[in-house]
Amino acid sequence: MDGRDWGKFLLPYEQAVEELKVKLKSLRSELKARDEYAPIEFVTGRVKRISSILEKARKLSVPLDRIEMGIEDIAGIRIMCQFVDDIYRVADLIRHRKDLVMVYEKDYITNFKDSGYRSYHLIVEYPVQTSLGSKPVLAEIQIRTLGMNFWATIEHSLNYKYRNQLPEHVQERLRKAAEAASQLDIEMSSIRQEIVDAQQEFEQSSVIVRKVLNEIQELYFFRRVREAVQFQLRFNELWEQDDVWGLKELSNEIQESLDRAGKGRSN
Ligand code: 0O2
Ligand code: 0O2
Repeated sequence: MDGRDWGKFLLPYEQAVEELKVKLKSLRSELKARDEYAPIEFVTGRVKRISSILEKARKLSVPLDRIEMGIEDIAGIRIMCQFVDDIYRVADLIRHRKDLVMVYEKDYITNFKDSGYRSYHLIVEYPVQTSLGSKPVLAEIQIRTLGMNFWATIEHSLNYKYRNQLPEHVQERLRKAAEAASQLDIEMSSIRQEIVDAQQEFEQSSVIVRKVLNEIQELYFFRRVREAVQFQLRFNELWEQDDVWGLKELSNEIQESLDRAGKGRSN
């Protein structure tokens, strides 16, 4: 120990963690309140324990009077997301914030670690407002999916138990488990995409159904009864078959018919 007052030293870090947690949680509730999709599932944070700070300083050969700059994760924030795409969206939202400065970023998703570890890290400088004025502190924001978090939490606790001396065959199994977690993330994203596509198709279909029915109404209005009946029968058939493409073609035909009748109106 270097005789410093650790309680006082850690105060701005504690404040930074508390404030960043509140702000990032508000970002989630704000998006939800505006009925927008919130890419954040939940947020946690912690100040590194003194024993871990000292251990890391020794490992990285950081002199104790330089730990403020040498150890970037004394203040740590973790953001959990449902999908991998959400991670990049959250990173972008943080990048554009005016209350912190981005120092650098580490993409351990594209370049995952040998251990199998995956997450997106942002190292930021956050100015804490203290009674003595503004004090900038470094903080590490880790952004990951629930699957990445599941893996990292268990791997971290196993490594902690075995003091970073996991046998090679266990490390290999952990690497394989990380790969499986990543496959699960890919599969969940693909299921989501399928749901989004189906939703879009459904919306498209309800728009075209309304359009065709309005056009048929218009034909009746101009006393083109025989044509209207024929179009109605074709509509019934296409609607039964859920044929959105056929409905679009039918709409074009009715439009031409309306134009030919010299009415030239759309809808
Ligand atoms: P625990 O302590 O059993 O509840 P260590 O490295 O484990 O000796 P350190 O670095 O002081 O100790 O704390 P650690 O383990 O990084 O964090 C303590 C707990 O907070 C951990 O739970 C983390 O999962 C959790 N945590 C929450 N947010 C963050 C974050 O942003 N960064 C980090 N690094 N941890 C966070 P445990 O594993 O159950 O430990
Ligand atoms: P803790 O206990 O979570 O605070 P280095 O530690 O030297 O490899 P560096 O420069 O500290 O690297 O930063 P790096 O590699 O970006 O990692 C910072 C943090 O990311 C770690 O903090 C972990 O929280 C997490 N992390 C990185 N690699 C792994 C991994 O293989 N498994 C798990 N579970 N987490 C990892 P700390 O201080 O190492 O640990």
